[in-house]
Amino acid sequence: MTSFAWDTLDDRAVAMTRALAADAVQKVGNGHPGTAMSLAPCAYLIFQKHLRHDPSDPNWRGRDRFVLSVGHSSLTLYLQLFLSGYPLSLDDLKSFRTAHSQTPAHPEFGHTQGVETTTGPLGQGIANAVGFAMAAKYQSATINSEKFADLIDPTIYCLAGDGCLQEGVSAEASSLAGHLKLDNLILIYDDNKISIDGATKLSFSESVSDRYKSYGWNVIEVPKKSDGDLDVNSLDSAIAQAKKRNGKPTLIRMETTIAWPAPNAQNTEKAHGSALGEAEVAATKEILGLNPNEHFQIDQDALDKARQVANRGAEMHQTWNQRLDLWKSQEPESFAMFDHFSSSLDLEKVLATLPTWELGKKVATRKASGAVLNALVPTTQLLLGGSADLSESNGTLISKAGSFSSENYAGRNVHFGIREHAMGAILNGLALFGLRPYGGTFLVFSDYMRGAVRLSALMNLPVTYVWTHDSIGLGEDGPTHQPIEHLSALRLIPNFAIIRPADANETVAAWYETLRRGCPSGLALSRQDLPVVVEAKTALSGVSKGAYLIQSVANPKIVLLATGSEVSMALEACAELAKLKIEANVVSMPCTSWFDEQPEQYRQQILPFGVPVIAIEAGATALWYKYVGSSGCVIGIDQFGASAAPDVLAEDLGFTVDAIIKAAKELA
Ligand SMILES: Cc1ncc(C[n+]2csc(CCOP(=O)(O)OP(=O)(O)O)c2C)c(N)n1
Ligand SMILES: [Mg+2]
Repeated sequence: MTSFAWDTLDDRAVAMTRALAADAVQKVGNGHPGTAMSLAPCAYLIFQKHLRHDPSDPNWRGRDRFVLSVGHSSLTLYLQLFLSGYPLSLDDLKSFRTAHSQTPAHPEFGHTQGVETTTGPLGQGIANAVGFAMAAKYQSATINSEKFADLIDPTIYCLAGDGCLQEGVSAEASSLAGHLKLDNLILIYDDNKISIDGATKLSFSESVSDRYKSYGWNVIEVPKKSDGDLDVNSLDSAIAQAKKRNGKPTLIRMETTIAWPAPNAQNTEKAHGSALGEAEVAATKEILGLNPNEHFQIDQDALDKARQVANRGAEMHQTWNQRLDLWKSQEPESFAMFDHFSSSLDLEKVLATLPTWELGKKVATRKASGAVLNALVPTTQLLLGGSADLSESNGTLISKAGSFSSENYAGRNVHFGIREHAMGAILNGLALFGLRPYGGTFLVFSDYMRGAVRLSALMNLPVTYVWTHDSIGLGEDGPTHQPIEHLSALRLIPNFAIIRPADANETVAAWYETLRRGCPSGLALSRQDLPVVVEAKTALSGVSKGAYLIQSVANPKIVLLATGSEVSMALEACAELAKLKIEANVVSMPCTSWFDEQPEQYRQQILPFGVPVIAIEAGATALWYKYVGSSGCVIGIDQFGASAAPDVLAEDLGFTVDAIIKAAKELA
């Protein structure tokens, strides 16, 4: 046995925790008691004995990370935060799952202190944890200090259940983690063999251990004890072994019994998501040696002992601070890099680094985006990203920057492999760790990663998705690769900016604006060359407002409102219409949500009341009726494309300059 010290006060703290979990769910009448009860000793062991954390400073940079991937068991985390002395009170536990409480059903990042990431959609937390582990490896390798890099080299703990392990996103992420030899990652799998429908054997029979071994992980098994409870001693040894970092991530497959020791509810699926009932809660308390009639009982001695973890945290933090000072004086160069990682992006430097293009040049916006990244990435270590096996196509390859790999964690090109969903969730992890990550794939495959994109938005993370091949304009690859509904569907995600630049200069502006705002965003970029139609400076101010006049007359008869590749089409149509004495304004609207937030007066200036609007976008039409109203029309595509040359396809789908002219003639 290692330095394991566990006494009766620890037993009492765990017993109290199990009862509090049962009480919290019983009080509100809904929630997930069973897993919080059976995981109580595991979480207690981690928070009390292993995790480097300082409850008085939940954001301490030297802390380890704890990710509760099994998000429905939020009480597992809330109870440890309470026991450790984070700013979470017994009253907070009593208001579990109620409006405006500090204890929402699933842990929410930015809402409750000590919660490192929002979880609930199963499997995401595992991929977030892989992102944390990658970020930690990247930062410590980049800082490159043999003596001090350990100060920002945390261990990442992730607690996951059957559901997390069944989800594909965890398989994608774990496969990558094994390949990358992320030995700072410890995944504890709560193998309780129960999910909502019943025993997991209904649908799950592989050996998870063998699967992880083949991913390149260390696997340690922790069978449960004969009484059904988890074996804390063995778990402690397993964690101690995993912390030694032998070049591989570690999976600890830990057996538990859901709702242990409830006499009737244990090992049943009912205990997953229903209150146990007063009688069962009382009977459980009796088994735990607690007063069956008392709710939210506090064993003061046990709580006092648990709270001492704050002293351990404060000591570690103090030592860390001292070594930080030493670092500053002994190695100012590597310390400056440490500083860089805690600072925000230098926007003036970004602005000064951005490339520009001359009017009339023809450039695919994906290429322009690649040029932006190649200019910016070498100037700041905060930017890190890559692609799901399409780095050339997506323009995410940074030349001469090396690949992020187990041989070179300071490499700047992350090869996510063909794992879009994990890439999204890993980007979230990288962002939560303080980086400004980006990841590329074809726009059509945003579908494969949508679960993660939604969480970027929900957590308000500075993640940029680089989605190229953004329309039928990609041509011959056909309908499987041609996005139709994607732009609109992504625009419907709250707090998520989709930016579809018209040309190279708007692409530069899109990057600048998304970095300036530090907002969750997706760039929709063309495969095909597009003429440069706007000056760099105009693009910069125009894109920041979401939409702007790219061509205007004093008294327009009509407004042509377009995005991305369709802006140059609109300009062509506008020139033709002028010959017919139909004077038009052309509006480029790279980002609808940024336009929506502009003052009324500005919006009126762009889309003046009473002037009919024709919206033009090579995608689903429905959303555009918001801007054209009943007097305008939308030229879009509401059917799947086909495998054909882009111009042939556009003609077939009636998506042409002629179609715009015809519509304008009818409306003006
Ligand atoms: C992606 C996703 N799908 C479905 C759900 C709904 N859901 C919540 S918990 C759960 C079962 C999870 O089983 P397990 O991980 O074994 O948790 P346990 O019952 O052991 O607590 C399901 C299907 C979800 N939260 N996320
Ligand atoms: Mg389970």
